[in-house]
Amino acid sequence: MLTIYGVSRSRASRNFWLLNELDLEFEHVPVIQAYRLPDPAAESAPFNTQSPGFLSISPAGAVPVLRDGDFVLSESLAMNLYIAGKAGGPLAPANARETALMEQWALYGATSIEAHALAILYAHSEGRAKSPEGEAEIAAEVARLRRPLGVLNSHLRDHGHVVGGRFTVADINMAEIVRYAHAEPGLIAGYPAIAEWLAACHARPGFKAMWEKRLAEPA
Ligand SMILES: N[C@@H](CCC(=O)N[C@@H](CS)C(=O)NCC(=O)O)C(=O)O
Repeated sequence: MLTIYGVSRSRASRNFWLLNELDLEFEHVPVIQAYRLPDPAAESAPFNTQSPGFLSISPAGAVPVLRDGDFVLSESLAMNLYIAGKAGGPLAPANARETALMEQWALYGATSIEAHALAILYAHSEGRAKSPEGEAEIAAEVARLRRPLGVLNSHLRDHGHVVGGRFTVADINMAEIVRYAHAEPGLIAGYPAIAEWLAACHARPGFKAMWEKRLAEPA
């Protein structure tokens, strides 16, 4: 059975969503981010990304991590591609070209979108969004997102989904990256094909079940 290390309030959300879609049983080992704890080294601290027991599994000290027997894998997007590929079915790539396209879009999301979308999210969640500095920071990140979100918007307008004209793991990976940009009011609405696709992704029971658990976790 697969084991997932992480919490719902982390990029493990991507893996939990996919596992819900696949209706796959898995073991969940909660590992909280060390930076969310006042003293991650304290004896009373919960199992966290700096716990020696976790660092021995994942020297990078980050969640999520997957274990499948003696196989250990980190990087949430790679984990999802592995889980889907192993499970097969409509969410998985149907051939080598789809595999390559799913990798292409995961890398595009991770390298061209994620950092800017996350910076926007943090500016909001850390209370800077209404300050002049925060507004300038957000405006710069919104400008940096213009090209990649434009590329994604045109692709979704023409194809409906990220790969293969159907809902796949590639949609989950991209939707979870784009979700961070939602923090900026009106931003996603400016990309109508993304807005429509993201709303459909978020209407899926697999996403909703993940989101409910995430909201139930202490912030
Ligand atoms: N690119 C990695 C990023 C992993 C990452 O940064 N995880 C964060 C939580 S979402 C983390 O564990 N941070 C721990 C820490 O910095 O202490 C992935 O997608 O899995």
